[in-house]
Amino acid sequence: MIRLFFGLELPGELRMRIAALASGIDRARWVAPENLHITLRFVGEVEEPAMEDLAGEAASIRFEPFPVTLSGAGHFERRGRVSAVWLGVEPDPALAALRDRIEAAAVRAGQPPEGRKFRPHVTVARLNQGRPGEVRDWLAANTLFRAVPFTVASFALFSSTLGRSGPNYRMECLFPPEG
Ligand code: 2AM
Repeated sequence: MIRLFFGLELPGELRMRIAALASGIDRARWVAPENLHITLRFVGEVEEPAMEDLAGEAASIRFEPFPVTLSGAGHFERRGRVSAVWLGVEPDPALAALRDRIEAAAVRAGQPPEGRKFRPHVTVARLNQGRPGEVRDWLAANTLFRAVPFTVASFALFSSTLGRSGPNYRMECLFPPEG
């Protein structure tokens, strides 16, 4: 079995800029700079042949390169506790369209449809128990975060394996705009 997701890589300078925000919340598990990304479609654990089906369907997707801008900060909660802090992605029809096409490709490849709403973000830290005051301060400090737009010229299928110091992501296939 292999754990997969479709996502976007971030440019190196942007990852470095985000990595500089990785402090101020005690016991947060900050995402390593090389792992910062935008998930377009989480797939989960699949067998090897299913990965080939996914890659085959995704390879037929054609799209025009488009700009993406990271902006703002937010958090997710689980059972009333903050479980992650993230930077937001400005809503963009081209991004939503690409996500929809990946969703359709995943379903054609035999995956169950994604029931959850698409909320694009870049997870910066995961938390088990962050101090609420520190989390609030981090969010307040980064609410005006705004990055220079970058051009999305490809998307990728990544695998995720759990290492000793957290997940390791590996690009399995890169999909250029012309399909
Ligand atoms: P996260 O960054 O918000 O945790 C690899 O695990 C990527 O897939 C991460 O970006 C993670 O989002 C996302 N992911 C993990 N489990 C998921 C799930 N059940 N549904 C949607 N996305 C998920």
